[in-house]
Formats: sequence, structure tokens, C-alpha cells
Amino acid sequence: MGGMAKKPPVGDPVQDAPRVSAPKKAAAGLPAVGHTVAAAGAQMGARRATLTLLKVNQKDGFDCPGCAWPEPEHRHTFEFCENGAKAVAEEATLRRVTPDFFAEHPVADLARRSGYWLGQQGRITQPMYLAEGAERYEAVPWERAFELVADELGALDSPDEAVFYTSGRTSNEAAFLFQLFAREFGTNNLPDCSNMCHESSGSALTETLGVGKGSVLLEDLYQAELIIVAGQNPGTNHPRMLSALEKAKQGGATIVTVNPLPEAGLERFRNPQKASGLAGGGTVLTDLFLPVRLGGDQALFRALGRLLIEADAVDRDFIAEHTHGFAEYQAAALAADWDEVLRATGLDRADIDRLDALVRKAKSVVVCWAMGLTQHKHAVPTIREVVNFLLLRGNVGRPGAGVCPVRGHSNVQGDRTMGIFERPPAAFLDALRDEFGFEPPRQHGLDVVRAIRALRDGEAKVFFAMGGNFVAASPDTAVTEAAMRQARLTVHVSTKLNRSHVVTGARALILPTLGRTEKDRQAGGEQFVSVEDSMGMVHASRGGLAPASPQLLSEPAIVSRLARAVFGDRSRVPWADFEQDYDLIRDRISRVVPGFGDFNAKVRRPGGFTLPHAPRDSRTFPTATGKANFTAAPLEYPQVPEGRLLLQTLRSHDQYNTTIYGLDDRYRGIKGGRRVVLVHPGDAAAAGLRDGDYADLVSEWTDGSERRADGFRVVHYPTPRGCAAAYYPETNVLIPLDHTADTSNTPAAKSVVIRLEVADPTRR
Ligand SMILES: Nc1nc2c(c(=O)[nH]1)N[C@H]1C(S)=C(S)[C@@H](COP(=O)(O)OP(=O)(O)OC[C@H]3O[C@@H](n4cnc5c(=O)[nH]c(N)nc54)[C@H](O)[C@@H]3O)O[C@H]1N2
Ligand SMILES: Nc1nc2c(c(=O)[nH]1)N[C@H]1C(S)=C(S)[C@@H](COP(=O)(O)OP(=O)(O)OC[C@H]3O[C@@H](n4cnc5c(=O)[nH]c(N)nc54)[C@H](O)[C@@H]3O)O[C@H]1N2
Ligand SMILES: [Mo]
Repeated sequence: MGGMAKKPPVGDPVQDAPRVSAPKKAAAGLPAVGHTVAAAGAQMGARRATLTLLKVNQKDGFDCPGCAWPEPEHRHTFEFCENGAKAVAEEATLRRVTPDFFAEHPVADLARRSGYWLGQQGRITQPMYLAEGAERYEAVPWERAFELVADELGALDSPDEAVFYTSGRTSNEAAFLFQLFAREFGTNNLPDCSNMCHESSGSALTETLGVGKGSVLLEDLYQAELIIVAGQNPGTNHPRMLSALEKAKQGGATIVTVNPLPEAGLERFRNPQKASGLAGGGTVLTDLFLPVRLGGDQALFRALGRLLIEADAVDRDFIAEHTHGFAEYQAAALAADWDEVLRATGLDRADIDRLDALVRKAKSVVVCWAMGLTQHKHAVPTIREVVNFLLLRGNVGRPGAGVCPVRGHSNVQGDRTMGIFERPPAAFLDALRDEFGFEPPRQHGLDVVRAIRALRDGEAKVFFAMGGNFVAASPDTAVTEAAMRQARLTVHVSTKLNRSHVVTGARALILPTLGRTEKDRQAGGEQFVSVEDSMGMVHASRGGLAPASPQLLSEPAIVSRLARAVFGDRSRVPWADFEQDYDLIRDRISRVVPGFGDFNAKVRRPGGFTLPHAPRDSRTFPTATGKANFTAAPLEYPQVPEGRLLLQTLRSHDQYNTTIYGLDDRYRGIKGGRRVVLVHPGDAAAAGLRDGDYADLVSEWTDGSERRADGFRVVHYPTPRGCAAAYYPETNVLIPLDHTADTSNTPAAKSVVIRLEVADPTRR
């Protein structure tokens, strides 16, 4: 297997001819274990795969580069899941992208390849430079690469003409240095993947509870009597969460799923860590499934609020003591119109009454959510409505209860904590100033969508990305790609090849870096980094593998050397020291970032430590009013014209965001292709289509413009009338840059009005 493992696929294997069978009713179990070993073995060989996977999420190992779900206190030998193993295999692959590869493939050729093909080529081994007008990337020494960036940054009229993007795999140490560098350079232009992800949760929670993070720990989930999972597909995206839900269930919890799609993992779960789960029928997780219409959640939670208030089933003492704004909210809830609620949610009144009964019976309630709530035009009021609902019965700040936004990338939450944010609080900037002796910029910077506009309009000229795949992950692909081509220089710190390396500014650099799985040796000895999971727990991560190439630099080393190239001896920050010994970075973090006192000692404790969270720890709410805020927003839900559908763009089981692992979506019964559109049979028929036909997706906008994505196989699927689903990133072409959530400015990727057109077979 080892020899074969090194070979990437020849040619571009994307033959989009999806084969379809009935969706699965259960997730994980024996089939998943088989897929895990196969996926890892194909890229790494069996021995390396086994040795590496045994170190995932162990106390002496590395943090899984998959999702941000926390590790339990009592770990299994295999504390990872099928999709975590795929993430590890992608990184620990034996395939390599060398300078010879770039000599063989001009950029124009690479730009015609699929994202899947690009990613399958393997790990990048050397810094590569695309000179102005050149057809190919060429190897460049590190020092020269940093000079090139320093020259372009030095030529800008203002520091605000540079954009510094971060994806969510970056460690706390690297993220802290990256934001420090940007601010010493003089800008808050620090957009990150959060802008496209849980920004709506952060906005809503900061305003209402005072902390933009989840308020529950794993222990709370185990103790909860009722868990509502809304807008999330953990079977694919957070598989280890299913073990936690199973444990909660065994402790007596009731689980309610709110989702326009019946997702296999939530229905039934076969725990691969238990003998009974491997072969047996598994645990039924969902007790009540509410097939809500896309965007109907605000109406659902408002309706629950109305029912609780009418029945006086609310916690009057908690409301009086800890909250603000109840009277206005009460008026809005009592005014909720049932016809409108049923139209918005697409649910039966009886279903809502069933959920209401469960809520009233439960002494403690947790609501979990992900992109199904955050990527809507009215995402922020929707999440505020979740908070209203929980506040009514005092379900915040006590055991077994609270808000649980389930974060995506494995350190996306930590990156924010470290100051990767375009709108940093003044107190954070003050602390940076006091620690480092320079005055950080105070003016707010650009988020993802605004950064694209600035690039498009020539207001930003250098784009530097710490990880990620900006052009493929962002909306409005054509607009975003054109914007990127306007830049004078684009730079990507990356592990693997992706679309953002081939749609470039006038000049481009690829700076290859170490991944989580790899040993990080510096002048000061072997280093480790740290991450924060979705529940605010911080712990160490240590890779064990030899680096993919001797030429790789760690992310902290890259920032440190970049800073030295840009600032020379003008800086008062000891950049060179940081590269040698990450304890010195952590010392600084402990003095700048609240909750990190004694960081170096605490991060060395087995299992790490939990960050303070005022609402969770002491029912104090650091909001503007000093209390938890009820909010009374007008009820909103998407308005879809006659004959049109609302499209959500989501993930298949075989992808990690823009990284495509394979062409199957096993649980949904899709094999061998990604261009599928899941629709209700009645909606397909209304468009003159049957299951198996091909349709073009055409999005329509109020300004009269249209965008198209051609050739999607129609799949009859159990989703409410009027709703459709197709995979991202293929569908990003359909979403205009301006179609974003109010307040958070997150692209509304789950709410795209489309029509289905019978596909023109000549265009397929
Ligand atoms: N294997 C794997 N793991 C991942 C990722 C990955 O790509 N692959 N990505 C990571 C990242 S960055 C993130 S942010 C998370 C994403 O995790 P998820 O949010 O689970 O990812 P999506 O595929 O976008 O799924 C959205 C879910 O919400 C539902 N939904 C859509 N719209 C609505 C709505 O209006 N109301 C309700 N109630 N439900 C709705 C969809 O049917 C779907 O089940 O996963 C992380 N983990
Ligand atoms: N239509 C639509 N668009 C969406 C979404 C959606 O649901 N629908 N979801 C949004 C969400 S939630 C998110 S989070 C974004 C994701 O946006 P990004 O985070 O920008 O995208 P990824 O695909 O996760 O980035 C993958 C790349 O990261 C690099 N990489 C991997 N590991 C490392 C590492 O350790 N270090 C470094 N430096 N680089 C590494 C590899 O080169 C890889 O190609 O997409 C958003 N876009
Ligand atoms: Mo995300």
C-alpha cells in the first residue's frame, strides 16, 4: 500500500455522474471504521496511518485538525472519527507537490483543474513564487520570499491597503503573532473564516449575554434534560458530538432536531468506540424531528416563547433578577401570529405543541446550532430569539443548560480569543499597547466581504492569508476571483494546493507550513502549540511526524521572519525570540488576553484548562445593561416568489469546506459526484423535472441580476416544499457578495432564491 499511497490520481478524476440511492438512517459504526482506515491508508500507507491516528486528541498528542468539538475527560484510544481521520490523512499524506510539479504545470493549467484534483496532489514542499507575467511558479528561498512581501507592504500608501486573512486551523501562538504583526504594521484588516461562519452567533450572543461564545461544557450536555439541535449536521461535521449526545441520552435527555433535512447521524448513531455500536442497531438519538423550512427558526422559537408566556411557564425570579427588556419581548411574543408562524416554519401546530410540552417538562435545556442558523439574512435576530427562549426559563448559567454554538474549524474560536478580529475591543488594544509599547490602530478593519470589495475597487493591494482557501470559500466566485486578480501581491501560508494559489494577484507566493501532525523543532528545542475548542477549553497540541519537507517553516516562524523583514530593527517586539521558544509567546499572551494568566503552567496540565465565562460561571452578564438582554426584533423569514425555491449550500460527507476528500455523500445516498440538487418531488415536478434529470440552478436578485450554476442532477429528497440543497463551494457562484446577514455581514449561504431550469444537455 505504501508505494501506491504516494501516487495522486492522474488526470482530473471529477466525472460528475452521481449515482443515487435512499438516504441512510444511521451514522458511524462499522462502515465508518472501514472508511476511516481506507481513507487514511490510501494517502499514508497502513502503518503510518495507524501510528498517526493513535495520537489524535490524546493528552500527549495533537489536536484533531477536523472540527472544534471538545475532547471528553475520559478518552478512548481512538478519540477521533471517520472525518477527523480524513482530515489527518489529508495532512499526513505521503504525496508531495515539489518544484518539478510546478515546472510541469503552468498556472493556467492548474486553474482549469478542480479543487478536488488540486488538493489530491499532496503537501507543498518549498516556498514558491509567481513573478509578474510569469506562467509558472518557481522555487524561491525563504529570505527572498519575505523580502518580496516586505517590498510590497513597504510600497503601500497606507497600512490599510493590506489585508491579513486567517482560517481557523491556526494555533493560538501563531494567531497571536499574526494579529500583533498586522497591528504593529498599522491595520485592523484581519478578516477570518469566522466572518463566514459563526459571526452571527458572536454578534447575537455578545449583545444578549455579553460573551460571544457558547456557555456550556460537555458536562452540561450530559446533564441536560432537553437538547435541541437546530441547523446542524453533526453526523458529518462534528461526529464526536454524536458520542456526547448518546451519553446525554443514556442519562435521560430528550433530543429534538430542527432541520429541513433528516440527517442520518441525528436519527440513529452506532458508536464506533463501543462493541455494541460497531455491529448493533445503535442508539436512536432524535425523539422529535421538526422538518422546519429554511429560515423558519426565528418564528419557531418566537412561537415557543408565546406558548411559555401564555402558560406562565416562565422563571419570573430569574427574569426579574438577571434580565433586561422582558416587557418588550413579551409584547412581541404575544403578538406572534400563528398563521405566520406556520407559514414561516412549514410545521404543524401539533409539532410545535409537542416541543412546547417537552420544554415545559425539562428542568434544563441546551440549544446547539451551527450554519443552519448563522448563514441567513436574519441570522442574528434568529439566534437572539434562541437566547430569548432560553432566558424565559432561566436556561442560562446553570448546570445542564445554555447556548451551544458548535464551532467549525478546530481553532477558529481560539483565533478570535487571540485577537484575530477586524473590530477589536478597545481594552484588547490597550493591553497590546501596554505590553509591546506601540500604539495599535484604532480604526476598525475589513471583514471578508468588505475585503473583497476593497480588493475589487483597488483600495486593498496586498492579500496575505494564514491558511484557508479564500477565493473558493467566499461568495460570488466570479466577483471574488476578479477582485483577487486586482491585487499587486497575494500570499498564502498553506499546507496543500488549492484554488487560491492559482487565482492570484500580479505576483503570488505560496509559503508552505507545518501541519498539526508534524514535529515543530526550533532553536529552543521541540515546541508545542495550543488551541481552544468550541467550549472554551484550551489545551496543548504536539505533532509527532517528521515534517513533510525539511524546508517547511512553522506558522509562528513565518510571522516572526516576516516581521523582521518588514520592520528590521525598527520594532520593539522581540520577534526573533518568539520563533525560538513559544513559551515566550505564551508569556505575552498571558499578560494581554484575559483568562490566560499563568498560561505556560496551565497549558502543560493534562487536558489543559477551561477559560472563564461570566454567564456560565456566575450568572453575570457583561452586556451594556449589565443584565442578560431580551430582544424584540420583528419576525422575519425568507420570502420566496411563486415557482422559486430557497437553496441552502451545505457540506457533503466527503469534504472539509473547500477540501474535497472524495465524491460520495454516503449518508445522503449520493455516490460518485457532487453536482446534485436535493428537492421535494413536487417542486421538481413543478419545474418539469424528474429524479435523475439534470437542472441548471439560476439565482435571481432584486437588482434584476442572475447567476447560474449548470448541470445538477435532480435528487428527490424528503425536504419541505420550497426548499432545496446543493453542495458548497460549487454553488458559491450563485451568491452575490451583498447577500449577507444583517449586523454580522456573514454571507447568507443558506438562503439563496433560485429557479430550476431543465439543463441544456450541450452545456454539460
Ligand atoms: N467533515 C467535515 N467537518 C466539518 C466541516 C466540513 O466541511 N467537513 N466544516 C467545519 C466547519 S468550518 C463548520 S462551520 C461546521 C459546519 O457544520 P454544519 O453547520 O453542520 O454544516 P452544513 O453542512 O453547512 O450543514 C448545515 C445544516 O443545517 C441545516 N440547515 C440549513 N438551513 C437551515 C435552517 O434554516 N434551519 C435549520 N433548522 N436547519 C438548517 C442543513 O440541513 C444542515 O443539516 O463543520 C465543521 N466540521
Ligand atoms: N456557500 C457556502 N460558502 C461557505 C460556507 C457554506 O456553508 N456555504 N461555509 C463557510 C464557512 S463556515 C467557513 S469556516 C469557510 C471556510 O473557509 P477557509 O477556512 O478559508 O477554507 P478551508 O477550505 O477550510 O481551507 C482549506 C485550506 O487550508 C489550508 N490548510 C489546511 N491546514 C492548514 C494549516 O494547518 N495551516 C495552514 N496555514 N493552512 C492549512 C490548506 O491549504 C487547504 O487548502 O467557508 C465558508 N463558505
Ligand atoms: Mo466554519
